[in-house]
Amino acid sequence: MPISLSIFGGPPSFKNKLYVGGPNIGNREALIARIDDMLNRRWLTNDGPFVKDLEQKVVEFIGVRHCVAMCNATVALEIAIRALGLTGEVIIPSYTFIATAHALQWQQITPVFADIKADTHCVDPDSVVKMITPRTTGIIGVHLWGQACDVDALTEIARWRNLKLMFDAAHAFGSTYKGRMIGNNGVAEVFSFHATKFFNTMEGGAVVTNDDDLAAKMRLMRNFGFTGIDAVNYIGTNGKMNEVSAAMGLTNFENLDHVLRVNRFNWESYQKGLSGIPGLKLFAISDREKCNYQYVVVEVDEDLAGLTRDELVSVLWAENVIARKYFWPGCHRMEPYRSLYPHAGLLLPVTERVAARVLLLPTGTTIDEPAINQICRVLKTAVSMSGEVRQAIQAERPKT
Ligand code: T4K
Repeated sequence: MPISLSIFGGPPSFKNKLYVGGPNIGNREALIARIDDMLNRRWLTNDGPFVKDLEQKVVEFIGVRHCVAMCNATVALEIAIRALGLTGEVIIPSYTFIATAHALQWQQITPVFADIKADTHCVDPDSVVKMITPRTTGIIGVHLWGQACDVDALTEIARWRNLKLMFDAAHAFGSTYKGRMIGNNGVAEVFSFHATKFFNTMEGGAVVTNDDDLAAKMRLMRNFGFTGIDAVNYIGTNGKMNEVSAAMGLTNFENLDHVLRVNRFNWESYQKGLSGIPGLKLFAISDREKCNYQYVVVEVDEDLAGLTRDELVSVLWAENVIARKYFWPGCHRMEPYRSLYPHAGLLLPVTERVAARVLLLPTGTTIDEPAINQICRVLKTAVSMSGEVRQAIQAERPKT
């Protein structure tokens, strides 16, 4: 049954906006009780008891020696990069959130952009090898969409070329690589606990590592370099997680299995709803590993769908479904990198192609099955009426 699309002047499918990244929130009473404890204790930040408790929970959950909780993953990346002593050039995929690149550039280290693989959207080890120069000191692999990148291949390259290897695991809390929790690869892995993530502390992040010295160094670095009261031994910053964030984290830990079940159910609902729509391909998630199913990723083939990814995003936004185009247009096309390396795209053909085709749909506990079915019906109707939809979008566009 075709539905009325608001692109043709009908009412939007949803009264309230549905967001990619709508936060998962655990038991409110438990959270409020923890915040109450915190207020009674009058210990609000600076390595408080909730932060320590959360770090211990992460250590046990991941099966890693150390968790150093931080105020967000961007600062966690900066601190890990600095503590590892990376300098010169570091290879990363361009197809990632801009924070991965900025965490390097912020400290005068050049991010060198490698291409990705079309099937995994993760960094292509062959492209990494091509980007190595005498100035390269490290590689940062990024585990995208909750699934691991090719850790073994990157480990081999790093060993062979004597480079440091760490991972941006912002998307991968709770996922595995070869049956082992992500958090145990390379010298260190960085999680994001941002509000939009599978597991959140509102703002937050952590570096996990099995290296005792590195963990000790990062603990000092996140607290200005203080080694004791009035004693600072080297340069640090303020990367501390506060107690409200940690209280949210402890509460959300209790909700983790539920969110995982919901995410998986949502993904399967999208799989059913999108099947058979020409030109729309749901990004496949392998059953061989645990995945947090944090993102629902769809690739649009304009030739088959009759609409571009951007046109479908316009359709969805008109219906109050705030689909996203992560990570369009790729870091290499954002500043300052676009001006610094205007021709980088020539070496990143897969990144350019994938970034132009991907759209993300809402998932998590802020959406339910009927809403997912409605989103799929909107997409199906739009594709089946692609000619009219394209005309309607063009008529909407301001004339230049
Ligand atoms: N590495 C990778 C690979 C990453 O993806 C990220 C972050 C990082 C590193 C750095 O982690 P953090 O330093 O942030 O810990 C959002 C998130 O802010 C960002 O954490 C995330 N990746 C990125 C993929 O998504 P934006 O710029 O898209 O945020 P924004 O404000 O547009 O929000 C995203 C959507 O979430 C919106 O549609 C609205 C919804 N939302 C957001 C918030 C904060 C809500 O519904 N409720 C909320 O409270 O970056």
